[in-house]
Amino acid sequence: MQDLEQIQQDANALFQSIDNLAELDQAKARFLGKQGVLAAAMRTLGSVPAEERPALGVRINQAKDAVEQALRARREAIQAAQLESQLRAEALDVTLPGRGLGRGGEHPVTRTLERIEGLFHSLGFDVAEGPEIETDFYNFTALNIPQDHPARAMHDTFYVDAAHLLRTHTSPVQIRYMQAHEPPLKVIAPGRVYRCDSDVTHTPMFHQVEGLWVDEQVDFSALKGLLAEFMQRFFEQDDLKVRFRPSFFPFTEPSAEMDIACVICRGAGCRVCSHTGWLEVLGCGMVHPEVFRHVGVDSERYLGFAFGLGVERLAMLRYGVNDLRLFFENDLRFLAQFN
Ligand code: 2NL
Repeated sequence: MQDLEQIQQDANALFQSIDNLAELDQAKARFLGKQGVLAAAMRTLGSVPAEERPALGVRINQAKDAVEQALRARREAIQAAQLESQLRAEALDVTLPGRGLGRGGEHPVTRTLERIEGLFHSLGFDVAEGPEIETDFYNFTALNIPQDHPARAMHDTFYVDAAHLLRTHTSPVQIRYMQAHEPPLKVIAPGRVYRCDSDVTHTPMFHQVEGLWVDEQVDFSALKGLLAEFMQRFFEQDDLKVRFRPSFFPFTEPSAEMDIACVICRGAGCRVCSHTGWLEVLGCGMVHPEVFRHVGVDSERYLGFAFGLGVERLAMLRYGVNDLRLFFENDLRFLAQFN
């Protein structure tokens, strides 16, 4: 009886001296395990006189319950202490000021694209979009680009399979638009285009805006006025000079290239304009009758004016960026300047 009292006290003292669960398990084995102190006490029952046996058995079981109870209490205390210290370590000071949201912004090419869209929209143009994966018909044939034209070659165009390619311009959007709408129509087609081209001044993906104006009476002077107005608004220069030079595209006849007075040096000559005072900014022309024939527009009744411009080029000129690749590297030190 004395021994059992001592065992309970020893167990209690040992448990109290322990502050982690692993050691507590070892201590538990020492008292409650198969080789433990209480199991040994049970084994002594056989050598005790029969009349004392029941009382001693009851007493041993009481001691066992008491040790288990002490163990449970200590385990809960250790767990509570661990939780408490974890909570203290992870405490948040909700009164500290925030770190700031680090707001992002639109990519300069996106901003330029939206600026171009907004300006043409205010000049009466609808904005249309279409698929980036196209068929040979929409990307080439409908645009009067001959079967043997170099642009169709594998090394200029990304082919998806025998029947599909990544559009090399957004003209297919306008072809689809003419199939779906009767003239008169004014539409621009902004978006990503792809060419097998990659060097300092060319990226395999870039952005283009094409425009189309079909009516019974549109002529080159209307086009010239429209594009001059657009460039003046885009560069915020009311007196911006423009000029048109003859050019060639399979889908327009006649065709022209439009220059604007250099927006960096205002025509005086600088590195950006190669000391010519002029910057080439877009290609344009009167829609070729063969294009109208492919989409079922009566070329006896209607005339069309079309143009195409590169968005990255206009973004570089507007923001004074001298390296096209900066737009595609996604270096935040560059991009953050446009926020
Ligand atoms: C350039 C030249 C141009 C067009 C695109 C066009 C579209 C249709 C019919 C006729 Cl549906 N033409 N687009 C016309 C002339 C020039 O782009 O140098 N772009 C960067």
